[in-house]
Amino acid sequence: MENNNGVKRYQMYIGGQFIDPHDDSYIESVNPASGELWALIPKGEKEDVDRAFQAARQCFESDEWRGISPTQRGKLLRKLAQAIADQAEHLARMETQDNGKLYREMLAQMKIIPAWYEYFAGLADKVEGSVIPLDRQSVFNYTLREPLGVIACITPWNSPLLLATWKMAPALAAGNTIVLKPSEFTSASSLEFAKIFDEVGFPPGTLNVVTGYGHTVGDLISKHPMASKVAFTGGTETGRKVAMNAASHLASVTLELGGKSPNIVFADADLDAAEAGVIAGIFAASGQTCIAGSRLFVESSIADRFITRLANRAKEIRLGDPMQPDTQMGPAATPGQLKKIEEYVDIAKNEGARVLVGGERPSHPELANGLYYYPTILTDVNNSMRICQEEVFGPVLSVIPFDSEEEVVKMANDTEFGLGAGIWTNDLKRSHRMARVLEAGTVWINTYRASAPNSPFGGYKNSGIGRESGLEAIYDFMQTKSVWVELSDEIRDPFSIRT
Ligand code: TXE
Repeated sequence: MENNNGVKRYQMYIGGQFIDPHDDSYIESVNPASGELWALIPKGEKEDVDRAFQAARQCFESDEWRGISPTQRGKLLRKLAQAIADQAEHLARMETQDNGKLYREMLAQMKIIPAWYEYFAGLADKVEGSVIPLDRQSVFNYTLREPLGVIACITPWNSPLLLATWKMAPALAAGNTIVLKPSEFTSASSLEFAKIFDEVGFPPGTLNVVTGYGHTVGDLISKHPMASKVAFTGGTETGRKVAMNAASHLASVTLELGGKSPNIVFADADLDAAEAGVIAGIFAASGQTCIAGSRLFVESSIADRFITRLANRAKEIRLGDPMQPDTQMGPAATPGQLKKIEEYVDIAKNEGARVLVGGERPSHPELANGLYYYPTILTDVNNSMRICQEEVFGPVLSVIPFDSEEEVVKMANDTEFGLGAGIWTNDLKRSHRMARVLEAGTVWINTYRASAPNSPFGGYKNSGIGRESGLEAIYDFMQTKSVWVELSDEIRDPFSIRT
């Protein structure tokens, strides 16, 4: 990597080597808080993708990787976890510089990433086959769990390394190799991660990082015949394309897609906790999270009071340089994302929504070069408006009052998405009743935005396919082989089915 006038020029990581892109062209990475160019990211092409898959497949078939025991794989993953922990500050700075999220948020992410590698390191040598109790005693039938092959991982810009980790940790623990393509907007951290990975002692080709645009490198990766599975996080439309590409060569997919998650506040809730949860749900990370609680349903009897509290709190949120410890909200990650936020607020206004707070970019000169947008609360909305049905991926909250449990469940579920849902109530029975009927892959009761390596995460409906994290995630990166062994000397009729 070269450093020219403060602009870093990165290389891709293929077959254990750091290499320049095939045709020597680069994508500019701009800091969304300052508008400054800070890194040049290799613009990969087909040749780079092919090289990466060849390296990954060769490694997958090699004794250096296939020949090592699951326990050894676990040890390597633990070593990787430690190496990441040692570099947490450095990696967090890269992430903040690239996507504008708060440094303290990214540092917290870097500090929990090792927990995923440790969890799956622990699972690596606990994957067992089984002995099948067939009717015919003379046959010994057992199963083996085997890795799939090369896993294509495609990640977005909002939490690049965390979301890559959710895929790579179980995939590596299961014995696969990887071709990773980070978002073109935020590739630096994945290439920095590659340097750390390179020193841990994995055989060359275990991880390959190819950078470039989604419509070229992403498209090629998801339809590459050597990809045994595609693990993707991103927008729903792109997810559909990726699934279709994977289907062309019958690769399986895990898709973690968009959301329009409801946060539901009942009158009996602890309103301090609910307020903090609602704010965390939509304004943390400037609303640029798949689990953003972008639809707030609040019980009518407390609606005015609660909305006033929220509005006051939202007005106090400190926008600014995401590297500063007292900043509470950073910029949007990309110009396209900022434009999308502005457009959706306009759409909402045209449909009759009222802007209670925010609804514009700050005019403060200090923020002029960054992609900032005020925390925004919209009232006078109904659940069928576009603002309540389509993902904005920004700090925009729509508020809808409700009168009954039945009514709010109906509205909460009335969306194509089903990623997360929050319930705020002190009524124990109601909270569990609600958890059962809400159509979402994760339901948080009196908390929001919590995740852990051992808890499954994923979406219902158009929010995705499959689950990341948790015990089952490792099996999603494996296939089952059934082995039949005849133990008797009996010669059987060749023309009738064998059991
Ligand atoms: O995402 P994309 P974008 C949502 C959010 C956001 C919208 C668009 O609503 O406003 O998506 O964001 C790669 N074949 N989420 O455009 O396109 C791309 O290079 C294969 C939700 O940034 O989904 C990147 O690496 N890959 C979300 C990755 O897909 C392709 C996080 C994600 O980009 C491709 C981000 C193609 N044809 C956005 N086109 C979440 N669920 O957290 C692009 N890519």
